[in-house]
Amino acid sequence: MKKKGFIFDLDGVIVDTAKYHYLAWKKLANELGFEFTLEQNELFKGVSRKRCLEILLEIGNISASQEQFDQWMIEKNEDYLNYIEKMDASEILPDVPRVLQFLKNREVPIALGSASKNATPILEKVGLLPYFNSIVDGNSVTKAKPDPEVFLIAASNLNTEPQNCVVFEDAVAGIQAANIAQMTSIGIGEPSTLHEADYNFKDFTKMTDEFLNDLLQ
Ligand code: B16
Ligand code: MG
Repeated sequence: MKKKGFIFDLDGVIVDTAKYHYLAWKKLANELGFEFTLEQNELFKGVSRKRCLEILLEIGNISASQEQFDQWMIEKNEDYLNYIEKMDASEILPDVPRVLQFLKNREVPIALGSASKNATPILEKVGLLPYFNSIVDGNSVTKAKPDPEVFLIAASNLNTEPQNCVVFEDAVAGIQAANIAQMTSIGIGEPSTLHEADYNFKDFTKMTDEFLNDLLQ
């Protein structure tokens, strides 16, 4: 059997932090005098904080000096950190611990591959940090998804080849990154949105042990 590696995205796959990102971005948009809708928030999934602010300012038709831009990035993150402060295990998405435990029982190495710079404290808060052999997040990458950098670093950290890695992702850019890296891509969410994935699941509850076993072959 080839040495496998399993890579999980964070936001939208392990926990639903998109709602907290949304509240923090909406607060900033409102302060700047415009609305930010849940629909527009979809564009932010899997996208770096910097790129999110660029898009937000495009939506509001606002230009900013570098200094102002950096200040708004800090403000948004402080608000976001306030929202996630109280997160606990109840915010883990359904059946994520079952899948992690299944892999752990079979000694399959597991990595996180996320755009978030807040990944480690979130995993700590919800109690899942011990499952991960490697954390690759927004602090470790220079290029955002769909660039495959985040997943390639994860494969290397797990000491396995990209072709032997499986990626769970909720963002189109993340599925594209996994495909470019020649990994098996599994979309978690709307199949119509994530149709570029090799496999699609609404969430982990429909992912059987048989399916996971097949991925291990
Ligand atoms: P932060 P993922 C991404 O996480 C989110 O989907 C995206 O909305 C967010 O802007 C990005 O992390 C950066 O997060 O501000 O915490 O560094 O889906 O790649 O786990
Ligand atoms: Mg995500």
